[in-house]
Amino acid sequence: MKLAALVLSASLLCASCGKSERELVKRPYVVTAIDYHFHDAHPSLPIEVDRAVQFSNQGRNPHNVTIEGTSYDQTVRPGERITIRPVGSLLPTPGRYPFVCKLHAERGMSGVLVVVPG
Ligand SMILES: [Cu+2]
Repeated sequence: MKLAALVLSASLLCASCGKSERELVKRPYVVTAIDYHFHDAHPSLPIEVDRAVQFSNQGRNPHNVTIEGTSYDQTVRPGERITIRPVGSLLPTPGRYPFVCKLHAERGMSGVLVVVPG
C-alpha cells in the first residue's frame, strides 16, 4: 500500500515537472560504423543539443571519428562504442557538422551530424 502511494506520488511529480517521461530518458542518437560506412549519418536526423550521440563500431576493423572544426578525434575498436554526452558539450551551436573516419577517408567514410536546439 505504501509502495503504491509512493509510485503514484512519483508519477504525479513527473507529470507536474512539465516534461514527458520520454524526454526524461532521452536515448543517445546512434551512428553505426560498419566497414566502411557510417549508417544514419547522411546526414543524421536532427539531434537536440541536450541529447547524447553515440558511435558504435559494428564492423571488423577499427574506425575513427574526427569532427571537423573541433579537436574531437577518437578511434573506436570493433564491438566498442564512444559517446558524446550530451552532443552540446562538444557542439553547443546548432548546425551541420561533417565528420570523417580518418583511417578510411579515401573510401569516403564520412557523415554529417545535424544538431538542433534542445
Ligand atoms: Cu573507418
